[in-house]
Amino acid sequence: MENYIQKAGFGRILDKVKAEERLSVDDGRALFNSNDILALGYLANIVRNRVNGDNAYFIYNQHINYSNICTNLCKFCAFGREKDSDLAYEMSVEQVKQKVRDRLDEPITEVHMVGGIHPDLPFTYYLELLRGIKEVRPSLHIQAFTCVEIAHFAELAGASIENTLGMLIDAGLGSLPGGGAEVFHPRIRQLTCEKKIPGSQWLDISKTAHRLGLNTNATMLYGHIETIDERLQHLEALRGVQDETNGFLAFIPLAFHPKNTAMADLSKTTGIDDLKNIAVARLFLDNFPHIKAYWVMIGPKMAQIALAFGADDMDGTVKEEVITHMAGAETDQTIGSATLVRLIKEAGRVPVERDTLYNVIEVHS
Ligand code: V47
Repeated sequence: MENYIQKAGFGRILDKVKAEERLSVDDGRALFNSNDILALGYLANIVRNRVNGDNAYFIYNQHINYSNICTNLCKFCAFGREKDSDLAYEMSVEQVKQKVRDRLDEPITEVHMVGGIHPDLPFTYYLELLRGIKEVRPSLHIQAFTCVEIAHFAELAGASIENTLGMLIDAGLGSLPGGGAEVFHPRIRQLTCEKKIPGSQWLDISKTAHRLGLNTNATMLYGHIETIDERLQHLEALRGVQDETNGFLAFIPLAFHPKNTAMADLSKTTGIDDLKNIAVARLFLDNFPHIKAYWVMIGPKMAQIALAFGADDMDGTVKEEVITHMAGAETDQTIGSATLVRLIKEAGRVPVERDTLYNVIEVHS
C-alpha cells in the first residue's frame, strides 16, 4: 500500500503522517484536490488508529429544537422561519419538558438542543429550559445552544459571554454543540449568512467556553459555494484554537442539503466529497480527539464507510431530527442503537457506547 501512496504523489505526506508531523495548508490542498480516495483513506486511517484504535463511538441521545423562529434566516437553512410564518413554532418550557418525559423509559444520556435566533424570547426562557430538563431527568447531559445562540443570549442578558455561560452552566448546561460555524471566511458569511456572528466571534466564544471548563464541538458546512482554500482556512482556525485550549471534543463536517433553501439550485454533495471532508479533517485536525460521521446528513451507509476514512464516531440515535430533514434529508429521523452497533461491527470496528464526554458506557463486543 505504501508504494501505492507514493505513486499517488503522497509520499511526503505519508512520511509526515507517520512521523506525527503537522500537515500544512499546501498538504491539505493536495489532499482535497486528489480523487484518489483510497490513498486519502489509507492516510487518514493511520491517524484514526493512532488516536482511537478500533473504537467507533455512538451515543444514545435525543434532539430537541425548541423553536425555528429566527432573525438570521441564512441562505443555506431550510429550518428557520420568520415569526409570522405559518410554519413558525416555539415550544413552551412545559412542552420541552414533556418531550423529555415522553422518553424516560429509554436509556438516553444526552439532550442535544438548539434553536433559531428568536427575536423576543427572554434570557430567562433559556435558563428555564435547562432547569426544566434537569428537573425531569437530572442524569441527562445537556449539550445545547451554538456559539451563535450564546452571543444572542449575552445581548439579552446584558452580560459578558463569560457571565452568560456561567449562568447557563449554573442552570444545567453541560457542553456546546458545534453548529453555527458554517464556513468562517468572511466571503462565505457575507454571501450566505450575513446576519450571523462573524467566524472570529464564533471562535472566541468557543475559547471562552473552554476556559470555563465547558467542552464544545465544531462543524463545517461544506458542499455549497466555498472553495478548498476556504475550507482549509476554517480547519486551520479550529486547529489554532484547539492548540490554545484543547476544549473541542469532536469535529463534524456537515454536508450541505439544498432542498427548500435559498440555495436550492445547488446540487447535493457526492460520496467522494463526503469521504474527503472526513479524511482531510482527520489528517489536518491532528489535535482533535474525534471526527464524527453524522449519519443524518450523509446517510448511515456512507457514515459506516467513513469509519474506514478517518471517522471514529457516528453521533447517535438522535430522534426527531428537523434541521436537515427540512432541507431534504432522505435519512430516517432516528436510528436504533442495535443498528448502529451492526453498522460499526460490519465496518470491522468496535462499537463503543459513550456519554457526551466520551466516557465509555458499554463496549458492544
Ligand atoms: O448549525 C443548516 C447546519 C447545523 C443546513 O455538535 C445545515 O455534535 C446541511 O450543528 N444542510 C446543525 N447543514 C447541526 C449541527 C450538529 C449536528 C450533529 C451533531 C452536532 C454536534 C452538531 O446544521 C447548523 C448549520 O451549520 N445546517 N442548514 C443544510 N441545509
